[in-house]
Amino acid sequence: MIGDQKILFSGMQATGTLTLGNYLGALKNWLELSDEYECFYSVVDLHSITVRQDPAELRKRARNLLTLYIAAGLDPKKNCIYYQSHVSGHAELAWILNCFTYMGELNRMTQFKDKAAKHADNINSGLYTYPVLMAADILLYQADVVPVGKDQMQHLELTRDIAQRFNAIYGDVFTVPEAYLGKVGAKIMSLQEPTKKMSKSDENANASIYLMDDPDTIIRKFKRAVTDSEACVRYSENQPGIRNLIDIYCACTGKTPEETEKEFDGKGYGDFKMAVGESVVSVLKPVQERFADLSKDKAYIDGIIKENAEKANYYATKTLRKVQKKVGFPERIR
Ligand code: ATP
Ligand code: LTN
Repeated sequence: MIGDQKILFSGMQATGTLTLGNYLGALKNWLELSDEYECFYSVVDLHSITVRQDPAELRKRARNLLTLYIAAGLDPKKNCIYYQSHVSGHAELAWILNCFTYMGELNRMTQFKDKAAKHADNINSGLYTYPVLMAADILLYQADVVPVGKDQMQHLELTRDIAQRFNAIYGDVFTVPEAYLGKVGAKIMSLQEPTKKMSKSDENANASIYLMDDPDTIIRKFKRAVTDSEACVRYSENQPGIRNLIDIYCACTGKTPEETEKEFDGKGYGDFKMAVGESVVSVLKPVQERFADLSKDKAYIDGIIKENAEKANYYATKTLRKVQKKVGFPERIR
């Protein structure tokens, strides 16, 4: 707890350009939770280098991502928006937790298996211990709740196991976090292969809507979206393409699938695709405008980066010192 509020931690990697999936599935949830919790939203750049990165590109993407958190509506005065690499406690706690995590546990992580297969030329030990760093992120702030997508559930379970193991040896040191899975329908699928999730690392640019796509591009991508042959707007398992478009439309307009079916009863796919495209444009437009304005204000963003790194460091150090003492490191002489 900080004051009388529970603590929330989440983060995103600055790899690739964010998609509508990241926005509707993650960022938008973060906004809804930000009043209820004391929130830490990190740009997890330590995680990013588990895959080889171009340094200039990584720096630029990380700044864009941090700016985008704010452009999406997270208030940086209330939410601690910061770079993971600016708080050395993440790496320090990760080292300690590595000594409380079994190789058998890490061997079971499916994301490691997937990424190792994808980057066969660079299976480094950081990629292997990635989940321990993620556990350190969460436990460092004593987070009660962690909003994540389904793909990260295995890592969150591991975090809970590590916390419980540590607490069983040393007493109540860590809060054991709960996952917060967003609402159903928050999984946005590819526009080209609607049985696959929309992903920022998809090679086909038509499969994803990027947050910075201009209105014409957005409309064009929706016009080309793969649909089915039934030619009616119905929310059914048999029409994954249309179902995905309905999910997107509902997420952007607040309507329900039933209302959407009624609205487009008797109309063709062309009209519907156009409406979906327009609803997305109207959701993304203000975010894009705020992003453009914020990007121009270097001093403002720099101020946020500095202030929030200090705030994050304060809370991180509190936990870290406690943990260091518990495991038997000598006290610092002041
Ligand atoms: P990559 O393509 O590099 O695997 P990604 O687009 O899947 O990236 P992540 O960085 O793994 O995105 O995830 C950031 C957040 O966005 C996570 O909380 C994840 O659950 C969420 N997310 C990613 N893709 C989608 C999607 N298609 N629908 C809903 N949420 C998503
Ligand atoms: N592994 C996550 C990003 C991430 C994270 C975290 C999410 C790193 N540390 C802590 C929640 C809490 C991903 O790839 N989406």
